[in-house]
Amino acid sequence: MVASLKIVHYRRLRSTNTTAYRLAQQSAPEWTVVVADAQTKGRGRGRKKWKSPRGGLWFSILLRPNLPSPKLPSLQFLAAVAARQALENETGLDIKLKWPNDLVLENAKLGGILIESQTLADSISFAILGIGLNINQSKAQLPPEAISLRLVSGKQHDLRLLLRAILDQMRSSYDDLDKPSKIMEDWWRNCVHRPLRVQVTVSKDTVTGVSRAIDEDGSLIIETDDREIRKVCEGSLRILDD
Ligand code: BT5
Repeated sequence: MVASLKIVHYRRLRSTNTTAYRLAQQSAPEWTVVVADAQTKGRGRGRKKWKSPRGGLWFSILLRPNLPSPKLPSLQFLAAVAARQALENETGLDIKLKWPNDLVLENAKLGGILIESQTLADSISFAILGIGLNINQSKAQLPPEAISLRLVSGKQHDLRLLLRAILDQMRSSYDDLDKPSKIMEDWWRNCVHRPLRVQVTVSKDTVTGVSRAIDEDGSLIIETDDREIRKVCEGSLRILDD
């Protein structure tokens, strides 16, 4: 049985992840969802900023998965698969996934996922799954390499309806958490760089080669130019044209 949904809506927040994290520390139940029309300090991985004006969908889901902490990435991949499927069902657009945490439309960034957690010993006490999707923004409201649904569909989309569709999809696939190989297969089937030449940068190190697969722990398997198999577990990926 999946617990019932509790959606808390704000007009403006610093970051839905920060608010959801605080609610989690105050013992809010699983499937509490924090949504904001706009964020003033939206964030990505590391110290990166996430541009979040009105018109996008910015939300965070509080979960208490029964998982050892090394398995946390499965949750992020499950969310990406569910969000992609729901958006495709609702819009008919061809939405793809890019390692490690992007949703992609027409080769530009449509959205991203930021997972944060609190762990106790080796298990997860709670996880905050932050999802940001560009929906109705104009070109001027987006960073240069980003895209919104509206820019491609030419239509204004109903944010509530899309949120509901994504949450329903996530809830119905949540039991897949027990089957990480299925999550990763679903993810890889919709991956935009399967199998293309890519470059992954992790701090000062770069790995270049063909992206061959995704491991159960969420790492990307790259076959380098000298035929070596490298496994990368974090970084920023660029698709190479050559
Ligand atoms: C991500 O980070 O892609 C995760 C973004 C998660 C945002 C959600 S919104 C709800 C929740 N609350 C938060 O505060 N965060 C989550 P990363 O892979 O590190 O990508 C960050 C990079 O994406 C930035 O450095 C920019 O280059 C780019 N970027 C910033 N805003 C963007 C936007 N609206 N659309 C596309 N790209 C953007």
